[in-house]
Formats: sequence, C-alpha cells, structure tokens
Amino acid sequence: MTTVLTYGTFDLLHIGHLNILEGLKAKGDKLIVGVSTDEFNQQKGKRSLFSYEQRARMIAGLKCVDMVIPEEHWQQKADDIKEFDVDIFGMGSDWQGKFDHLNELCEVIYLPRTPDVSSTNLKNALSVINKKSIQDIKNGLDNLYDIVKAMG
Ligand code: C2G
Repeated sequence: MTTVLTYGTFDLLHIGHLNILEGLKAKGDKLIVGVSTDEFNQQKGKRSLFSYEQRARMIAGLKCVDMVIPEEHWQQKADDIKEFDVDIFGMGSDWQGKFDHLNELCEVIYLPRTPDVSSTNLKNALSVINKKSIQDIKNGLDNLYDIVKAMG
C-alpha cells in the first residue's frame, strides 16, 4: 500500500486542483490531503472565499481523495509523514524544490502545475463581473428613469 500526501488551500476548487490530486493519487493507492485551515491561511497571507469546513468537504468528496486532515502550520509535514506512514509527498511544480528536505522521510515529487487557472484569477474575474453587472443594472435603471420622465 503506497500512501501519498499533499497539502493546499483548495479554494474555489478548479481543474488545476483536480489535476494535481488525480496525478498524485495515480502515484499510489491512498491519497491524504491536508487542507489549510482558515487560521493557517492567514499565516500564508491567503483569504479564501470558502471556509475550511467547506473546502475540506469539497476535497473529501473527490473520488481520488481517501482522507482529509487539517493543515494548521508549516512544520506539521514531517510529523504527518511519520504518523500516516507516507511513502510519497507531492506538490505542484510551483513548489519545486521547496520541500526537498522531506526526502529524508519519504520520496518527494512535484507534478506539473496546470497553466492559466488559479483561485486568485477566478476571484478577480468574479469581482470584475460583480462590478460590471452592478453598473449594467444601474445604467438600465437610469435609461428606464429617462423614458418614464420623457413620457411625462
Ligand atoms: N495547483 C496546480 N495547478 C494550478 C493551481 C494549483 O497544480 N493551476 C496545485 C498547487 O501546486 C498545489 C495544490 O494545487 O500543489 C493546491 O494549491 P493551492 O490551493 O494554491 O495551495 P497552496 O497555496 O499552494 O498551499 O503547505 C503547502 C501549502 O498549504 C500549499
């Protein structure tokens, strides 16, 4: 039984997240995912749209995920690797080299990050849509007001 471990925020779950999780599951038999808590996200300088509970449930609902644990601080990885008898620790390639020190405990791999998609981009796109649709509604109401006014 080969156990694989990874961590992440996984806000606004998207294809990049699914690609990395399915890619890591394909490396073994059991995939454990540490989902960053809201408090740890603050330490990471990240504010997620969805709460830890929601993000953890979304990840737990994926067919390729066997177990979800909370990620509460940077230093827990070594303890988790020992506790869960992890064979492979993996992350996306944007973390290339950052966790090589863990190769004293288990194999460390980095899989290609999916280009052109990120939770940050999605949030930015949503915020633009929000502003644009509010402006469109306002313009529509202004036009309606002018029509009604012109009708006397
Ligand atoms: N990822 C990816 N492709 C993307 C976006 C993300 O492969 N387009 C991968 C990342 O490389 C990471 C995982 O998906 O392995 C989760 O990404 P995030 O939710 O952004 O998590 P991150 O902020 O990288 O937190 O201790 C590790 C940290 O908790 C990782």
